[in-house]
Amino acid sequence: MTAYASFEDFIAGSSAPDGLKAVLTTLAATCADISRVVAGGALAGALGASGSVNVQDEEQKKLDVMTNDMLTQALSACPLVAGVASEEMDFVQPTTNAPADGYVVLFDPLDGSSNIDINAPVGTIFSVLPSPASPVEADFLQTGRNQVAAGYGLYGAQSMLILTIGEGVVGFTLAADGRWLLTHPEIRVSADTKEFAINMSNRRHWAEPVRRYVDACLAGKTGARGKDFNMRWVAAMVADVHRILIRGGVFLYPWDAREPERPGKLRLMYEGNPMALLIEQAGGKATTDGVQPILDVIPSALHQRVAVALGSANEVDQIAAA
Ligand code: AFP
Repeated sequence: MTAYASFEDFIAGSSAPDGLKAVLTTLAATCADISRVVAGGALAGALGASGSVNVQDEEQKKLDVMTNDMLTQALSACPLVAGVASEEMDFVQPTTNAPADGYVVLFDPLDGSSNIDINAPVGTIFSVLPSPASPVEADFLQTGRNQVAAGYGLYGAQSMLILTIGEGVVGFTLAADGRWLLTHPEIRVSADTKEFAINMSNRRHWAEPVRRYVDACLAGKTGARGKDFNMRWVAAMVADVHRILIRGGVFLYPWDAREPERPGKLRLMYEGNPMALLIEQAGGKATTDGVQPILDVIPSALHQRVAVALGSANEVDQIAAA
């Protein structure tokens, strides 16, 4: 039987500073805990709505609230974490007593939470940035390029933890004994693909270039692209990005005319930036429009939205050219 390295061994042998190692160990342990709660479903009292809405006026599921509390508590107890921010919380939450060379952690505690009740994949997305000792909101508003680590826990057919510390992308699978084992030591996104992911029901709201790009894919072999495409949409970015990391593809959540003042639906700090770092570190491209790197977007608000077009590099170039 193959002997896989554990998360602890991987982290111990990595170039991450000791403080970051402690933060990542806390995140890994909490994702394993969340995986158990998600797997418990109705038995863990985890299904259904919580009866509250978040800062974005979205209905919160019970699990959104439970997982947000789990991450906030675990990270606040980690001495190197100077503060946390979450898609589910109105404001940043500084912790006490962190050193000057600590970190802030931003997270979407349960991405794709509309999938919970139908037993489809959901995940936890996280982004780690350097921080001064007593951070205020402005200290969280750093570009994605400043991230020292990013990743996600994916709770699907298997539970996986995908991580970058800026030296490529690795993947761990949760073993029956509760340990994360390094099953995917070098994840690379293929440069080409025949698969795209977008919510087609919004087609009538898209801008013309996005419509042209998707229409060219749909035209298949006899169209300008000269090949047939397949479409997938899990409605959980974490699962759609995971598919792209494993077998290539592109994922789009573009600007659309339903809320013209917003650049897109997804959140820059909790979804766009961490996924963009993973995709770039795996050799793909992560942009707002096929051209502008998400990691270069200068944030101006904690819950700001961003348009997303990411995945296989040559296919992202096709989006830019449409
Ligand atoms: P929820 O966490 O509210 O389910 O939203 C998930 C998400 O932000 C992202 O993970 C999906 O890619 C996207 O929304 C799905 O959006 P649609 O509702 O348009 O399918």
